[in-house]
Amino acid sequence: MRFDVLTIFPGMFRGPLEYSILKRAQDQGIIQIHIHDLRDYATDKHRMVDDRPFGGGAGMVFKPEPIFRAVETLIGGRSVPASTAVILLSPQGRVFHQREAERLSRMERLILICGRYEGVDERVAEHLATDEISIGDYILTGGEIPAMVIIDAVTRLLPGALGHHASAQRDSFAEGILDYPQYTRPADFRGLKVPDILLSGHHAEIERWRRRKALEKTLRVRPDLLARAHLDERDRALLDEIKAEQASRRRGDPSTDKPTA
Ligand code: 9D3
Repeated sequence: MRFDVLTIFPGMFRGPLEYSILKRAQDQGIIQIHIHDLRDYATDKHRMVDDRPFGGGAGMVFKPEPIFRAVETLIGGRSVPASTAVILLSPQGRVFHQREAERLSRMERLILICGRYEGVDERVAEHLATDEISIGDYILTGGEIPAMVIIDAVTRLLPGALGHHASAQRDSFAEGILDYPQYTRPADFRGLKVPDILLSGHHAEIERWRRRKALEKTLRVRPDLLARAHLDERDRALLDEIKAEQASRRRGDPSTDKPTA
């Protein structure tokens, strides 16, 4: 897959893409990342990429010309191939999620347009971009970090980008709930003990404990995920158990308390 990024701050991309899985994916030729300075596509001698908003108001808006020129140069014409996504990163976009990452991972090329300031001339979203994406409901200073988020999320889905071990694990887990807690040595760190069950060697019981912990955590911090998760019969039984315990604890039944020391 090829990524092309259009930005007025190409320097922001130098460090983050040169580590770990992204570095290895580039070295192995699984991905290519090309960073383009939007100012190189400006048409005036001051290399202006923004201007004052029609209708008034604070701040500056990205002009359409440099962005259209850059994208049309990259795709070699005016029509965007079906295997290319032209993505405008903007707070007004659809919120990015894993399903979107999976869809994008099936493209051959992503062109990522990073906005800044008060926004980007709407004609880019309406007549050039194939997608307008936000990474969540918080205000950032620009689309650069969101572009890196998309590159990261998409790259790890590409064949060969993760080790065989990690990619196999992804599929073997029922989707849509949070991970179970992990522990490593020492078994006793400053008196903080690893749960006995994990040291017991009882694999079936360990599986059940992990599944239960994952469900507990998801119920506590992400009940929205649980509502949509694909749960099997055993998960539902575990969840009923958890909810029953919570209810009895609310009634003040000490038999369902955790040991304190
Ligand atoms: C919604 C705030 N806007 C009110 C006039 C101004 C504005 C603030 C910040 C316009 C653009 C930005 C820069 N942010 C992005 O370009 C951006 C973004 C984000 O802020 N949050 C989540 N996802 C994204 S993708 C691009």
